[in-house]
Amino acid sequence: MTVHELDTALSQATQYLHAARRVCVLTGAGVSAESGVPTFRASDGLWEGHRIEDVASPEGWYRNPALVWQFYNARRQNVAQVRPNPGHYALAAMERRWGPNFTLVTQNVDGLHLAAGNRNVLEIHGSLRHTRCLQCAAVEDRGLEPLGDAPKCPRCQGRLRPHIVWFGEALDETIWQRAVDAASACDVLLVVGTSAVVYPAASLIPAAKRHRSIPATVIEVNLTPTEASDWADVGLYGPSGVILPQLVQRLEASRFSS
Ligand code: BV8
Ligand code: ZN
Repeated sequence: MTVHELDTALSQATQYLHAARRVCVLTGAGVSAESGVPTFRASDGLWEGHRIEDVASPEGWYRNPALVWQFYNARRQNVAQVRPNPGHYALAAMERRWGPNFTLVTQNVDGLHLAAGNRNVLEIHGSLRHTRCLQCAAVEDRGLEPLGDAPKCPRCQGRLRPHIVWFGEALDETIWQRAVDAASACDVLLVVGTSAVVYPAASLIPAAKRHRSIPATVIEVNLTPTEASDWADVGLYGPSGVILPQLVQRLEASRFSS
C-alpha cells in the first residue's frame, strides 16, 4: 500500500468510525505480533518440532498432558515478558471513546487487551492465565507463573487443564453469543491482525453484513490482505501498532472539527 493509498484509506476509515454509534472489533494474533508474541501461521505451525494442532488439541492432551503443559508454560513465560504495543493501547483509547457501545472480541489468549486497559473484552478462545479443573470445573486466574507439567486444583486436588479452546472444541456458548450479538449490531466492525481462517471466529465478519437492514462497515487492519478482505469496505495494510494509533489520532482530530 503506498503512503497516499494508506492516507486515503485512513481518511475513509475515520469518517466511518466518526459516524459510528456502535463499534465491534475482532482481533487475532497479528495485533500482538509487535509485542513479540509469535503468530500462528508465521511460525509454520510448529513449536519445538511439534505441530501446534497436535499440542493444542484434545487428542494431544489425552496423548501427552505433560507435553501440553510444557507448551502452555512456555507460552505463559513468553507472555509474562511482553507488554501491550501501541496498537493495543489505541484499541483501549477507542473503548474510552465509545464506552459500553464498544466490544472487543479477541481470538488471542495472551491477555494483552486487558493489560492495555480494555474492559469489554470477549476472549472467545480462552486465556493463558486461566486453568480449568477436570473434576470440579473451577476456572481460576493463575497469573502467568509456570505451573509445572501436572498442576492440581487447589480446591479438590483434581487435574487442571489450560482454560483454552482447542481445535475441535466448542467455544463457551455465553461468550460466543455475546460476540455474535456485538458483530450483528455494530455500525463498524474493525478486523485486526487475523488471517480469518479459524471458525467460528471468522464467521463474525459476514455476520456483521448479512441479514441486516443496514449492514455494518467492515474495516480491515492487517499486514496483508486475508480471507476477510472480500468483506472489507476499507483495507488498511501495514503493522497494526502503527496504523491503529494513526486512526485514533485522526478520530481525535475529527472530534474537534465536527
Ligand atoms: C469448533 C487457542 C466445533 C489455542 C485457537 C475446515 C474448514 C473450516 C473450519 C474447520 C475445518 N476443520 C476444522 C474446522 C474448525 C476449526 C478451524 O477453524 N480450523 C481451521 C484451522 C481451519 N475450528 C475449531 O476447531 C473451533 N471449534 O469448530 O468446534 C464444535 C462445535 C460444537 C461442539 C463441539 C465442537 C475452535 C477454534 C479455536 C482453536 N483455538 N486458539 C491456543 O492459542 O493455544 S485458534 C488460534 O488461531 C489462535 O486463537 C489464533 O488467534 C487463531 C486464529 O489465528 P490468527 O489469530 O488469525 O493468527 P494467524 O497467525 O493465522 O494470522 C495472523 C494475521 O496477522 C496474519 O494475517 C498476518 O498477516 C497478520 N499480522 C502479522 N503481524 C501483524 C499482522 N497484522 C497487523 N500487524 C502486524 N504487526
Ligand atoms: Zn477442582
